[in-house]
Amino acid sequence: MSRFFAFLLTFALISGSGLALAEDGYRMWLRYDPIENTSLRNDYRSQLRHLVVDSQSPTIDAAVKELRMGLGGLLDRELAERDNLARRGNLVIGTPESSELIASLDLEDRLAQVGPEGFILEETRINRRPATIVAAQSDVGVLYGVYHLLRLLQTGETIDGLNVSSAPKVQHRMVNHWDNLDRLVERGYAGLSLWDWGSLPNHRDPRYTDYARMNASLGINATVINNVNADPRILSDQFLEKVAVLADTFRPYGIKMYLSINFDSPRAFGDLDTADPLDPGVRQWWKDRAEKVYEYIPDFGGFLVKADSEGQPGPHGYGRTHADGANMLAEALEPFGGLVFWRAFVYDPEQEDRFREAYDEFMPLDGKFKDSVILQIKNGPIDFQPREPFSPLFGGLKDTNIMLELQVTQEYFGFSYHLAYQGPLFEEVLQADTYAKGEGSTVGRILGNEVFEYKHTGMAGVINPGTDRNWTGHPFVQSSWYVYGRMAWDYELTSEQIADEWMRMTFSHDRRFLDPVGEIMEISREAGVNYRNPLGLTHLYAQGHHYGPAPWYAEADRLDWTAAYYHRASETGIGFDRTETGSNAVEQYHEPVRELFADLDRVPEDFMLWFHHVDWDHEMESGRTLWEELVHKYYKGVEQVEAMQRKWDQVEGLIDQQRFEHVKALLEIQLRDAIRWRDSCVLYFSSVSGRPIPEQYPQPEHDLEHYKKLERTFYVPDPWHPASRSRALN
Ligand code: BDP
Repeated sequence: MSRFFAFLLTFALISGSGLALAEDGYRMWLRYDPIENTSLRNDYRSQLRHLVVDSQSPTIDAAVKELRMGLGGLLDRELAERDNLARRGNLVIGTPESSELIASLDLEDRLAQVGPEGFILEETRINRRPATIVAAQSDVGVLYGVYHLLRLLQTGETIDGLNVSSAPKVQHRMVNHWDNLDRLVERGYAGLSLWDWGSLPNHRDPRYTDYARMNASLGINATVINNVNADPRILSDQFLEKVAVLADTFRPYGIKMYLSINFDSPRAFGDLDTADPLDPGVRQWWKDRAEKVYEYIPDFGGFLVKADSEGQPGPHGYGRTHADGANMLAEALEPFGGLVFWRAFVYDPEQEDRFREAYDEFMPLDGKFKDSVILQIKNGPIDFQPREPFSPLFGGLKDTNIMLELQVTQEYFGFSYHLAYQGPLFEEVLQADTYAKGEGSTVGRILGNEVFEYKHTGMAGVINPGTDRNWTGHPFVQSSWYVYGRMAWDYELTSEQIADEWMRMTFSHDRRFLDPVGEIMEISREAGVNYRNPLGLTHLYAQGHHYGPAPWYAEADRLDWTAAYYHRASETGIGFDRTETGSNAVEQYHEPVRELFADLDRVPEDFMLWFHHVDWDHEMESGRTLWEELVHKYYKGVEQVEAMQRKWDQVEGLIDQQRFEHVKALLEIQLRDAIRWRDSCVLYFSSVSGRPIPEQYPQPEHDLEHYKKLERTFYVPDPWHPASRSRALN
């Protein structure tokens, strides 16, 4: 090939892909396109003229790289870098320990207040020269400060007179991946696993670094890269060598590596014929393996464990308790400072009410876990449903470290096909008041360690990005990743405020975009509740894929995986009685929450059918009967999706066509599915209650039999889609 031709080809490829990639969503919220408002841009330019860095470390280098990219892009000019002060326009970053310039400011007391990961951003003077500083006790604090500064620019805030102190309210801010070693992602809807085991450890895909950047920009400081349904091979030397390369890549970004382990590993490795946690051989096995892990990854974070849950092995198999199992692992990790995250997601078909189980199993063990064990608890008592009351373990466990687990990947929210910003859900959980120590004992404050005195607390978000160019499948799933990270840093931020930030960083500052799309985001979660399971109904999904409806689903080996188990609909009424006349799960809450949930006249209607079996003719707040209200909500859910579509249509031309059209098409799918959900549910409940769908509503297009047939055939038609191949349990 002639050199000229090669040049042409390369040029065509670069410019071609540049165009194609321009707005494919890869850059997520770190886009750094030039700021359009020129007067604002000029202000920023004069304040941030020179980047002054007089220290060096892998993390400081990462911060510098980000500033080069971020300021270079946003201010549309190359950043001037130097190691001493200029007369004007200095941006100085560093810690007192390593930077003489920062040390000269005597910030120690103030930095002590924001702690090891916090930071201070300030407009000040150093040696009488004007400077904007990003200062912290640690390099990673500096990095977080740099991302904060960039965010201010990205969201169009003034930095004149800048004066910000920020510290994370929660200690372990973790993301969890449910990635299998064959690269299929359990409940992941955005392609294959990011971790390319075949080319690791040799090839460091640049995506690994971009992944770390995204997380670090939110303050995420921990990742668990493999599925909780763990393949024991993750602890083999072969995999550890690969994992070590990922850990090396994430380290400068302050992200610690953790792994999900399989409790039966000593057996699976063929070394022992038991995994009994009290067996000395087993204990030694774990100590040896832990030592090995630390040889590969000296700052390894620890293990995440799903044990005695959904068929996973655990201590119960050997007649031992969760505490025996967790403490044994903690002992193995202790010499290296590692932690054990032990999941509280347990339930058993023999029990009367799945709601009760985690609490009943773990409360008697409160105080029996070692200090380096943390119980990881899903937000609700069942399983990431569109709406759940908070798990009573929050506020229940006083002497056991705890962690909140939230789900970003939309397992129960329409996968990567539906728009369902999770901010309102996360906010609802974090602001729920447990009354554990009187009013104000919110889940957020408990996690912030303001209520009890835990040794560790944290939050985990199940994120599941994959090889899709835009990481998350639906462009708006990015917003849920974003809001998770921001709330893990500060649970007091509101969902609305964070949505606004995200939209500005990801799409546009134009009010004509922000207003309608902000409304779409705020409404989207409630719409999803309304067209699936309003008024406290739950888990009406078809078995296996958790996508489409099957409220009629009643026969199965495990009744606790059927819809009928949850809704208990009959001719006379609907809902699960969890008061004294039923399973009495309400007793797990503190007063006055218990009384509120137990009282049919006072229970918030959003939670009504979670706690009560209610007559179809029960009068609701609106004056409608329960049956009418239920139908009303289902129809409302569909109307809300239609409103979302209309609002989205308004923003055409205000953003790139590529993402506009992607979202538009997905909203069409969402509307189709919302109608199917509504019609399946109203027809089914009508058949059970013997009540007709009131005439004012358009009647479903088909009969119930039609919708029943769709159950297994329609929803995940692509057999190669990871969702349809993932381990489908319940
Ligand atoms: C459920 C999922 C299942 C997970 C399980 C878990 O359906 O795939 O393995 O949770 O969290 O939501 O362990």
